[in-house]
Amino acid sequence: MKIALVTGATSGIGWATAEHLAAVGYKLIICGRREERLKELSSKVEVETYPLIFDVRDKAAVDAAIASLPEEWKAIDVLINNAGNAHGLGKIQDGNVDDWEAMIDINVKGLLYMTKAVVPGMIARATGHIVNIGSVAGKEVYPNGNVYCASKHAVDALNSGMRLDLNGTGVKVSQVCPGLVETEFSLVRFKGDEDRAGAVYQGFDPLTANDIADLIQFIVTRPAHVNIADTLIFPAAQAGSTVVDRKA
Ligand code: NDP
Ligand code: 8X3
Repeated sequence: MKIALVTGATSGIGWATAEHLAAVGYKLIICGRREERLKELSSKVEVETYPLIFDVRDKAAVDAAIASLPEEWKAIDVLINNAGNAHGLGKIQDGNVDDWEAMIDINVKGLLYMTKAVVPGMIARATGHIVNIGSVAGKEVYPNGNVYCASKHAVDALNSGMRLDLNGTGVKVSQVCPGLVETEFSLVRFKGDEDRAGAVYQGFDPLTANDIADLIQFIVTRPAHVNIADTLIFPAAQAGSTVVDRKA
């Protein structure tokens, strides 16, 4: 049975991806900081799971978590680099440095730490697949998105860089760049303000976490000779970061 490791499995896209990969027979290493959520997810899927509770910002914790895997869980076939969030939405001159650091530390450095910990095993086994969750924010910059967009542009560059460097090793690298997906994303961005978060998804049908998980499942189940390098996925009502056909 193949093994998939999903970061950010406690919520949204990561949770849905874990469920989708379980449905096609992957054993799951599920990661996040909220242990109760990981227990709940474990109870809902019909495959073996191995929870790892750590903060992706903490390199020592990332390394210790991966090193702690029992022998039968070490051969990770698929790494879903999904953990990430936006923190705040405002002009650069009004920016909160703690928010900037959180986005760079989680979305960029966390993704690198995970990759650094997992990829040597994939290279040694000459097989593996890394799926990086980018964003439309990694393809275009929108007003007030500054540092979040920069962090996702970094993911976009790293996705290309990883694929170039890993060429010939047997490790595939793919990116999924969603537009507006209704998850806890905006609740985190707006620091728990439910009205502001809810307004982001009003007046149109946003993507769901399951829509993204469907795409991830498709990408990782292609034949060995096929690599879907990059994808951009929008709700039908969205044509760009700031172009959304909202009905009143
Ligand atoms: P959620 O807020 O629902 O989920 C975010 C996940 O990331 C949670 O499981 C959370 O787990 C985990 N996470 C956050 N910070 C850390 C950390 N420091 N250490 C470990 N895990 C962490 O958002 P989404 O599901 O929407 O987001 C998933 C990915 O999709 C992100 O990379 C996001 O940027 C990207 N994305 C989202 C879009 C959207 O519109 N929703 C659009 C484009 C991209 P926990 O809190 O338990 O640690
Ligand atoms: C999440 C989508 O448009 O809020 O990456 O940046 S957006």
